[in-house]
Amino acid sequence: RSIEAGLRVALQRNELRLVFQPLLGMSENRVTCVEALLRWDHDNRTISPAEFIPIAEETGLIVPIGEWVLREACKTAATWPGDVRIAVNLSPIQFKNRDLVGLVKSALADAKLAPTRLELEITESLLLADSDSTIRALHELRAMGVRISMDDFGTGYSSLSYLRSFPFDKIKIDRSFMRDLTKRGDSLAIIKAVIGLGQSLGMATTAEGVETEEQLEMVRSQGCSEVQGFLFSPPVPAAAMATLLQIDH
Ligand code: G
Ligand code: G
Ligand code: MN
Ligand code: NA
Repeated sequence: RSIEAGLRVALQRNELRLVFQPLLGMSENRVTCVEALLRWDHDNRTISPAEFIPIAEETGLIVPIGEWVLREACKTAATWPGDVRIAVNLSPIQFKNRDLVGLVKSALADAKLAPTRLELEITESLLLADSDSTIRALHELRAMGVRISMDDFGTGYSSLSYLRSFPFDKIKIDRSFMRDLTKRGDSLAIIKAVIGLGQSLGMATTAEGVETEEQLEMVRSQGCSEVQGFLFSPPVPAAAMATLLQIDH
């Protein structure tokens, strides 16, 4: 396929870039974390990761691409003020291939970034093998001070068993629940329950896709730890994020 062929050379041609979206801490009342999101500029258009990540996963290209994302994100975060953390999305494939813990250590050391400033987001889009080596890698990363987040919580088939199998620090509630909040009463019940679940398990919770003041007030009053969404900022280039963080700190 043409996407696959294009993706093979995207890295060499510098067609990949990162954009950054802030997460606001509710008790801190400032940006506590920033998520790095991948973009691919190809054939005069920007292709969404939703389109090319699945192909990168099928072809194994996610391994070199994921390494580039991690290194680039850590380098960018090292220039930010204060203790703002960077959140990087990881594909479950990256746990199968090569020494993930070694790669993370190397990316942090090269960027001179403290491990406590890195968060790794994992979705259940592809099943994360609950093998000894995956569990060991997650525990090793956490022992270094890296945080692990479960991304898009509530959309996969095994959200709850994931929480039992893997050591997460944070649950990110999928934005589909926020989107349906005003239309469907059950979404509100689910959001409240997930925030409560996080509190009982000692995990932070992030509400994704917050677009209105009404949604913000709802998740704040329920005790959500962080919010992310277009109400505060869409994903923006590194320079714009640096400016935003300087104003915020
Ligand atoms: O930014 P956007 O809404 O287009 O992202 C679509 C999806 O792609 C999201 O689920 C996001 O987590 C995922 N994604 C974005 N950047 C990366 C990345 O660097 N690596 C992986 N594995 N997924 C990413
Ligand atoms: O799956 P993940 O949570 O990593 O996806 C992050 C993506 O969600 C971002 O790339 C961004 O494009 C999208 N996003 C972030 N905030 C909002 C929002 O408030 N509304 C909508 N519709 N999408 C958002
Ligand atoms: Mn994410
Ligand atoms: Na994701």
